[in-house]
This record gives sequence, structure tokens and C-alpha cells, in this order.
Amino acid sequence: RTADRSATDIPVSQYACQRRTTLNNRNNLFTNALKILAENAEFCENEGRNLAFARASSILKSLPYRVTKMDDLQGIPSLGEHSKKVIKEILEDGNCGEVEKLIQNERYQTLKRFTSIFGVGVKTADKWYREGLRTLHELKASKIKLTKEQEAGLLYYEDLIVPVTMAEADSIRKIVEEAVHRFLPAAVVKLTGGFRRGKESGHDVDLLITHQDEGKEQGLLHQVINWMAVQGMILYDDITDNRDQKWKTKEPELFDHFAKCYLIFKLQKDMVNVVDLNTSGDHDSLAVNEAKEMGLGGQAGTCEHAGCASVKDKDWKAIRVDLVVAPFSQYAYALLGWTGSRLFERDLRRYAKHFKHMSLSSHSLFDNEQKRFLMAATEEEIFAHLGLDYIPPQERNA
Ligand code: TTP
Ligand code: MN
Ligand code: MN
Ligand code: MN
Repeated sequence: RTADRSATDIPVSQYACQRRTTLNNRNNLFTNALKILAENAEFCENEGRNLAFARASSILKSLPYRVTKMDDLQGIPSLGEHSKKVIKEILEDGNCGEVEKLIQNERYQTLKRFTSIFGVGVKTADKWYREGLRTLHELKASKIKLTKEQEAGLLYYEDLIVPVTMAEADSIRKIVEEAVHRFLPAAVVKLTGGFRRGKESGHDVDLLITHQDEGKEQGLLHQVINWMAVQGMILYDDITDNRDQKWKTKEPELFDHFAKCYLIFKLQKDMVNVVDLNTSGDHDSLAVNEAKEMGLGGQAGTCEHAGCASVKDKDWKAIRVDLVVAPFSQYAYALLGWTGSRLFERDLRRYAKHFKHMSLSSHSLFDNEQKRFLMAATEEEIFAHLGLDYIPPQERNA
């Protein structure tokens, strides 16, 4: 097909779960700018604005053509006046003044820097900014009380900002599988998150664990973590049981009650299959370069601080891993929920509510009219319950 768009084209849905969004984004120029505006809205705790820019960016990612003139946007939903102005400016000048100004903005830069630390959210980053802190060095030198999570985040910062490669993710999946099989030989360990959507690099490794005989998975997470800790594989861990209520405070629209563990894994480099340990092929490596230019990284080696010794020659890499354990009857829902993208999940839930009067979560689908839960053994069945065409993981990169 040609690069041009015509009025005969099928309409684009405002719901990400009715669009096919691959990693082949033809509109990077625009989506990169919109992403920065979305991020800044998040830093200003303006959720509505954040969502508006995120939606605009997402819809451009789904287009099978590159936008070259404003007419190409005829009939495309989810584009507000502000987003259109940004696109127009980029079409005319090659960049957007507002965005260019923002990336030079001290508050934006500082909040981006601080929130890139594991365990630091917008509220904390903003507090530190208002207290006059600007760099990681100043943060470390200050007497500010850090949580255990933030301490670990700072200690392994240099490693954690380097994107995780597919080869590393695969090694960790195998290592975790081996650990899991010590306790439950028939358990399944599935790679989810961005890697399941086909990304070649990511910020962490998301693993979903289940077992066919429901109930057998109980207590598994503690056993596995304890065993891996004894093996020296765990740099930091934070286990959440279904018993405690921690999830209530985290992102309400994403919360679930599964037993899970956010951890920092110590991956021996010789455990990774050949070639691409220090390379990453896509845009994420740009983010790291950008991060380094902004002074986010590059501080190791020059730092006298205790935890900041130069670590360039070490034979391991710290990697963020999310482990989630789902009972078998909820597995399909957990898999769908943990595969993402976040916007895709958000729109699945929004679609279910508005068009089907159903409540979708990572545990279940509840039909509010029939007053019953709808069972599903596969993701395909969940899409069918919702009356949606099945979208494979590779096309959920909304
Ligand atoms: P992420 O790992 O945050 O994102 P990602 O894997 O898509 O991208 P990246 O490469 O940056 O890692 O989340 C993966 C999915 O997990 C996402 O769809 C939301 C879901 N999720 C939950 O359902 N509950 C949670 O508590 C968290 C942290 C994530
Ligand atoms: Mn992930
Ligand atoms: Mn994750
Ligand atoms: Mn230091």
C-alpha cells in the first residue's frame, strides 16, 4: 500500500484493544515528543493531561503509515487540540518548541533523574526537588532517609538504567524455572511484559508462574526466593503476599492480589547466551545515552561514596525482575494483565466496562448483568467473552 491515507480507510478505534499496534512505529518523531509531554504531566501530577498525551501518542503508534501532513489525521480519534498543535509544529519546523524547552527545564530533568531510581515515585522526587536536591550525588550526600528499596535502587543504579536484553531475560527465565522446578517440577514459568510483546529490550523481566493443580502454588514464592537467596542470586527482594494489603497503595487501576515479588536479581554474565550482553538494538539504548548526557549515569568511578565504587569489571549485572504467582484458574487473566502494554490493559478494562458491563482484572472477568464470573483458559477466550477480535501480544504495543 502507499504511504498515503485515504478516506476509504477503516476507521481507527479510540480503544487500544481494538487496534493492532506493532513495534514498527512509523511516527516516532511525534510519539517521542508526546511521550515527553505525557511524562511532564505525570511529574505535575496531572493525570488527565498525562492520559491525553499518552492516548495521542498511542494512536499514532498504531497507524500503518507515516503522518506527513495534517490531512492524514482526518477522522483519527483521541487527538486533542494540544496534541494536534504539537504534531503541526513538528511537521512544519521539525521539532516542537514546548518540548525543546521542557527537556532543558531543570525540574523536568531532575524529576526524570530521581524517578529513574528504583523505588522513587513522582511524589518523592518532587519532594527532593523542592528541598533543593538536583543530582544523585547531592542525594547521596544529603542526610535524607531512604527506604530499603531506594537504597538498593541507588546502589545498583548504574546497572538498572542499562536496558535488559532478550538474552538476559531468557537466561533469568531459565534460572528461575530451574529454581521453581526444585519445589514444583510441573510448574510453568512464563516470560510476560514487554518481552512477550516482542520487545528486544526492557526495563525489567516479568515472569508469571502457575501450576495445573490449583493450590500447589501456595508457598512456592517464599521457597523459590529463599533458595535463590542462598545461591547468592538476590540483591534485593520485596515479597507481597495476598495476605498483606500493600497493593492498595499502588496504581489502583493495575492492582492485583497475587503473591508477587519485586526483586533485584544478580545475573552472572557467563550465564547469558553469547553475543549481545552489552548491546541493545532499539530506542531504549537511546534513552540510556540521553540519561548519561543528562548526568543520570556516568558517576561511578569518580565517586568516593561507600556504595559507589567503580563496578565496571564485575562479572555480574543487577537486573530488575517481577515474579508473580497465579492460581491456574486465573492464569489466562493474569497472563493478559501482565503482558501489557499498560495503555492496552487500561483500554481493555475501559472497553469491558462501557460496552459489555463487565469488570476485567488480572484475576477475572465479572459480568455485571448476569452477576457471574466468566471462566477462561486462554487469552483468546477472554477476547471472545468481550466480543473483541483476538489481538496477539506482538500487536499490543499500544
Ligand atoms: P512493566 O514491566 O512495568 O512494563 P513492560 O514490561 O510493558 O515494559 P518494560 O520493558 O519497561 O518493562 O509492566 C508489565 C505489565 O505488568 C503491565 O501491563 C502492567 C502489569 N503490572 C500489573 O498488572 N501489576 C503491577 O503491580 C505491575 C508493576 C505491573
Ligand atoms: Mn516489564
Ligand atoms: Mn514489570
Ligand atoms: Mn556517591
